[in-house]
Amino acid sequence: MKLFHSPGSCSEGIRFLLDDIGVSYELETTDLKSGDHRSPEYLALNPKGKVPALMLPDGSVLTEFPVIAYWLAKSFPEAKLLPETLDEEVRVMELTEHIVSGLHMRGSVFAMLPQKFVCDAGAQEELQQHGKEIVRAGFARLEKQLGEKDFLFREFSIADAAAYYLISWHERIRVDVPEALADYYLRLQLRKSKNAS
Ligand SMILES: N[C@@H](CCC(=O)N[C@@H](CS)C(=O)NCC(=O)O)C(=O)O
Repeated sequence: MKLFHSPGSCSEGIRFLLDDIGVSYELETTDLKSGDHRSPEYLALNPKGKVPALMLPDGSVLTEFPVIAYWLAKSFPEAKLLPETLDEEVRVMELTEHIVSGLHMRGSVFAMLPQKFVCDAGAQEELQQHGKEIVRAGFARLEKQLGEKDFLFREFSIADAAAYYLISWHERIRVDVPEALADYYLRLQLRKSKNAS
């Protein structure tokens, strides 16, 4: 497998999962700052021009964080990245999807890159504040879901890998992390660094 990855981006979450599984894979840096994701070579692999993308052993390319994470969880069941029952599994998928499509795409992106969406400086400021509000409310929701547990669900799951990258952006977007979530983030960082390839 080969992971197309940009340091500090959401592909950190997929890297987390691959290292957690302990499977060997190639890491191909597709640096967003240098515009590698817009090169003809990369667009031929992923016409959407985004990371993460995972090249599977058969040479095909899988995109979209929740889908890649789901594929990894199902392909490596021994890693137990999803619960066993369907009813519990869909709850993990529900939260993973919310983190990526809701909090990341409709929150952090607006807070980090308002200029991608509107030209006017006042409108950019408004959009940025709106994005920060979405993330702030999302953090409160994640804290509630966490409760007294070590992870969002009973065991570490793909939702934690999504939460990991989302929380990692808190300084960039200047949104405070509630205390329990900050402790949880430290736990995730520790787990990630233990398994890092
Ligand atoms: N819906 C996609 C979102 C991926 C995404 O937005 N990736 C960002 C990095 S965190 C990216 O590649 N941005 C480059 C761009 O939009 O030009 C997914 O779930 O993987």
